[in-house]
Amino acid sequence: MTLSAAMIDPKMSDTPAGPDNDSSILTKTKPKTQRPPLYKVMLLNDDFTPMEFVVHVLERFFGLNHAQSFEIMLTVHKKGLAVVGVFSFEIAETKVAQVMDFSRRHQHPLQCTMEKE
Ligand code: TYC
Repeated sequence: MTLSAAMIDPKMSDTPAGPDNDSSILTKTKPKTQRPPLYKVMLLNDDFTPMEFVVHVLERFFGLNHAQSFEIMLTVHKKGLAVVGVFSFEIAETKVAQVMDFSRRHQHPLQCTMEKE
């Protein structure tokens, strides 16, 4: 770094004192950290997909244990739908695609959707 005269002796600064460079005024600039939007992944109820299949899907793709999976499956069964996880857009999109593909391959009508939180 090159030392300027003003750095050695501030009185040598060629910037005149004024309202915009009063060193006694500290202006706070808020650091704006941007958080990515989150997406709820939901499972929908239907009359045909076996309960055990839904429990298996929750264990396999959402890392839930058997008890958690059974509880969420029952919530979907009783209420029509439930949020099974909240993720970034890309992860949510992948989960939905995995569940839809797995269900289709097993010929079950289970539906999985995502929605911005
Ligand atoms: N309603 C289904 C049944 O009685 C079970 C079920 C639960 C289906 C959750 C889908 O997302 C679902 N076999």
